Amino acid sequence: MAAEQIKRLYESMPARLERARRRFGRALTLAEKILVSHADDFDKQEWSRGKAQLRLRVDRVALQDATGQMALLQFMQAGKKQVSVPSTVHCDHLIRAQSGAREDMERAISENREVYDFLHSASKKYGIGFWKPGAGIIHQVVLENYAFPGGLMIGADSHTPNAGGLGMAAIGVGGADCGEAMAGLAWEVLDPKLIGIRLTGKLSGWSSAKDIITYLCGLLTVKGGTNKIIEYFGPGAESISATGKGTICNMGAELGATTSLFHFDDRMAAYLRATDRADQAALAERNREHLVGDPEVLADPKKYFDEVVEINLSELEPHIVGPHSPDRARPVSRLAAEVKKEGWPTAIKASLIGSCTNSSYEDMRRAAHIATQALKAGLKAKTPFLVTPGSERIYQTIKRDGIMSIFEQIGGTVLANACGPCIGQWKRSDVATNEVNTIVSSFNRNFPGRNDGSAATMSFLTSPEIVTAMAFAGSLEFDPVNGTIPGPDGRAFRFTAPEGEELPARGFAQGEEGFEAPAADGDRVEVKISPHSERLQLLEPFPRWDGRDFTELPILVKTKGKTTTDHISPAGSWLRYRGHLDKISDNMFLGAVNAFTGEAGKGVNPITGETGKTFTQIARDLKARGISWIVIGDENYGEGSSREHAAMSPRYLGAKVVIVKSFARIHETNLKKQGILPLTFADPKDYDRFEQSDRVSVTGLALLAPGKPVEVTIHKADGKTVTIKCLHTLTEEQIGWFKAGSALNALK
Ligand code: MIC
Ligand code: SF4
Repeated sequence: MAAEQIKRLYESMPARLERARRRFGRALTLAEKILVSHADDFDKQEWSRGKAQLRLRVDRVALQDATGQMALLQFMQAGKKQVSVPSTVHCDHLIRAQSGAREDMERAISENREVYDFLHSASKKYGIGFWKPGAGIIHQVVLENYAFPGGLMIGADSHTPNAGGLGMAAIGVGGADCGEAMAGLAWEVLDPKLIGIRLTGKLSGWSSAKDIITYLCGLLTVKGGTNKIIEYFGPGAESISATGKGTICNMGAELGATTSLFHFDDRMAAYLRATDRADQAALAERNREHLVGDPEVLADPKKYFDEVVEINLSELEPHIVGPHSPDRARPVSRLAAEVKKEGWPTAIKASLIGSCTNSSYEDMRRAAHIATQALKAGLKAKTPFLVTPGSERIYQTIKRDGIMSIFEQIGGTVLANACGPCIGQWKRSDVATNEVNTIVSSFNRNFPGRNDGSAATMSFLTSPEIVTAMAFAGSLEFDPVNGTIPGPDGRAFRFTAPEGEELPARGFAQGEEGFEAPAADGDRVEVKISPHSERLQLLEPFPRWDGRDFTELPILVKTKGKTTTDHISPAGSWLRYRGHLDKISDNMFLGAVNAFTGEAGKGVNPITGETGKTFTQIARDLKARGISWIVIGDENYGEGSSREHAAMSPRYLGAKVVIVKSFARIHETNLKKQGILPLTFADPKDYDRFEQSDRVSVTGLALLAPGKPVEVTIHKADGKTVTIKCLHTLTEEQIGWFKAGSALNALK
């Protein structure tokens, strides 16, 4: 972002912050400073944490190639000539990891040509910066080029908060939100509650930034951050590099947090300078007081945050989380005992480092330091070792500085600068389909099916240095900090703690930039979509609500336990159809566990009684009969990704209502945007009342109003009925979306 724009923001801050202090009658946290200085209309805006709906003006929008297709298709429906805020598109998710960077890239470019052509031509036309395939993963490229202290951005990807490492409030949202912000509308979000994390002590030895967030995942759980901003501060924060801070904020998505961010400090300034933004570093230094919490807040955080957690970094042990959920946490030192108790396979089949979460220079250096110790001792990695650099800049720098050659010497493979094995785009040949096996990575998510598409793969997440050390033991029972492994001479070998500078002493190497600026005259550019495409399909508006209550709808699916967006709309090979609503809908609920049968992905046709069909097949049959349906779900429904396909496919195939115990933030908004009614049980135990053969009515819809409960009646097969109370969080405006059939319809 141009320093000019940042300068204008900083200049506007003092007056706005003063007004906010007067109005709130108190000092401000950093999160509040950013929110108030981006208010669309500060005076009209109501401020009430957990209650008010904020209307904000964002500084920037970022899209990636998997969710960005829908975002752009929706933006195009708004009929604007140009985007109204600086925006970029990043081609990273669609690259399959198979045989190493060069070949994988070539394959991706030919396989995805149509989609890349679409994204490229649309970017060119509408004034959007385009980052080509191979340039890097969205969050890493944003951190290197666009994130800045005190800014506000949204991105069509749940790990957008990565930019919090540079003190930016960066929030993951659905594509529709991005489309609207690009079209010039204010962006809306629930005024978040605030969690303050006060860091004392100092990171040292084996402990790294990753351990702060994996520890917090265990403490706060995957729903602990829902509708909350997590703000980090305190003397310990200075011991964490800017990229380490990025790792922590990135993985705050696993807590369901709206976003996470750190106060501006010298480590951020150093990173800005190292990434060619000395002007922005100087600007931030001059405005430091506005880019940190007020002194009163630092002195007495409990008064200003809804919740405060203290972590003494000097006492923090390395952590590891998994399998299957990022909040299944424990110190590495306690893993072996748990592995034995649970009977998990101890042999590690693959070790992976990098991804958008952990591919900084520092991460790579520390991992290489571990690898070098092993090489010197004559040890060989016992598992395949895959490295995913986050960007071309990192790739070129680790190549120049000999880090890559160390990874190659231990038998590692450097993959393309892309998501690859983090999003089910990893074509493995070393294990049979459905073979239970263990892998260890430095990524952020470990839901079933997440890496290689197989739900039988048990994925553990930890820091890159721990992953690297474990690769030499090949066993989950090895504790790199306290344990030893046999060296080639038979003597016990012990690693010493990793070391590595945070920034390259010689500066970052320049890669092939991979950036393309938009056309000066977008009018002359034509957006490329073939009418015969199986990858892209122009969107048809969803029908308006017909004004009638929903009566006696069958239940397509009642999900049991974790229902992430990876369960509702799996990625991996399905990424292929992210721009084609009809085709991608064939994946709907493939991972969802059917509460009536315990089986994943399949259910009973409520009309014909036929069994063994996928939920999509059943939904398509119902749709053909003109019958709509509902979904019943469990806790934290829609956790994980921002992909709005998890809302669009159900909408497209006939879902009217989703009733759950609780929602994850982005998914709840996505449902609202697409015109589905998201409800929660007033009494979570009501979840147990729903049986396969029930029919469900939702009534009083004409009187739907903010804060007013909705009546839901369950019709039992024997003719009995039960009426329960459900809640919703729709605002007046969002009720308008429901009535119009979607937010987009309401806009037009
Ligand atoms: C993810 O990490 O789950 C993804 C893939 O990056 C998603 C976006 C997507 O589904 O395309 C996310 O985090 O939002
Ligand atoms: Fe890509 Fe994985 Fe990061 Fe998502 S979490 S952006 S899939 S690297």
